[in-house]
Amino acid sequence: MKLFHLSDLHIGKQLHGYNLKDDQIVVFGKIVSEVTKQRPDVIMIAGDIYDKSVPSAEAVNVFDEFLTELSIIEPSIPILIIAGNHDSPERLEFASQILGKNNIYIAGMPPRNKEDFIKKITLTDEFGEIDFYLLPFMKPGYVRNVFEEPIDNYDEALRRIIERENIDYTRRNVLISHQFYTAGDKETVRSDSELISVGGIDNVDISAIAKFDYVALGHIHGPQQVGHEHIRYCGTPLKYSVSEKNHNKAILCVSIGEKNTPIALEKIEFEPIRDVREIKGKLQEVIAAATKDNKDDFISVILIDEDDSLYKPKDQLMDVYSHILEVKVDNQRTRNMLEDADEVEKITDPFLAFEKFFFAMQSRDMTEDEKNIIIEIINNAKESE
Ligand SMILES: [Mn+2]
Repeated sequence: MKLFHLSDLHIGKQLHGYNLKDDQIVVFGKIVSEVTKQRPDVIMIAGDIYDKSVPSAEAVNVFDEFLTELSIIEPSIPILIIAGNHDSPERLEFASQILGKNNIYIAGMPPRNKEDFIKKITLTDEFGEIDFYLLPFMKPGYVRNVFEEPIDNYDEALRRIIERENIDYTRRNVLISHQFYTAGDKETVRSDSELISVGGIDNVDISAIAKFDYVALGHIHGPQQVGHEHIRYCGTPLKYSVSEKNHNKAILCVSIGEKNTPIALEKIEFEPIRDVREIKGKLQEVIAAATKDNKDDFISVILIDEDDSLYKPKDQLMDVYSHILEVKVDNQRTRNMLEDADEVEKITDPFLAFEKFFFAMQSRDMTEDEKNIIIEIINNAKESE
């Protein structure tokens, strides 16, 4: 059986203020062409369909168009979709019963009550049946009512949600999931465009899901396997932050044969309208590096000129590059500033940290009245913790 694995579309995403609609429409068009050509048996979209839980009408239209183009391909290809942490579970599930009749299966919510189970779709090939489990992004709180006692960590919540399915692992099983998976102490490589949860440990160890024959993951934006060949993040279809400048974005084509035979993987890469690139050098060098082919890329510029009296560097760069994301300066002065900032971070007392910040912003010390206001705010915050 041939599976297409996509994730983290983030429709409606802006990159440093640039609307990525056209870039997304083009890449979706290329995916539709590839589907038409390769005829996979199933298409899986592993969460973060939209960039925001309340997507704009424009974003909804873009997804509608993409789904429609995929669904009119004959003979019909099942499309399996789960919600990611950026999606609203309820909104994504809208009309899911009707869509199910049209071979589009959407799971917005994980099991919420004792009688609920993970949405399962069974497909058949020449070797028999394959069960696809559609497990949307979940927090321990989402599954609170499924268990007798409260569970407060992601790893245990996910492990137990899967255990209670009593999956028959002599059959072929595929999981579609959207969480932060890790393999022991091996690092899962993160990017700046992912939403990192503050505090709390949100990782789930892959031992919870290792027995599936393939795990189609979403959430992490850089394509990578986690611990095993068959547990994979396919990554975003486009670069969604400068930190992803060196990623090779792709969707995955996974071939599953008989039980206990190795899976085959193929990466399908798409050329974006505009690449995301970083250029480092002196202003005049960066300007001279512009060519017909790269001047419309999304460019992050790092200027290394020691002379800080450059005349309107951003304006000069905008004369040659059409999509500048940011202009940063890396010279002795900015490095000194960073060293100062490091010192501030070492201060753990919130009042002292603010005092230093205030001085940096206002070039004067706080008055007694101002100090009292800050002390009160800090005390209130401590009480409400
Ligand atoms: Mn994402």
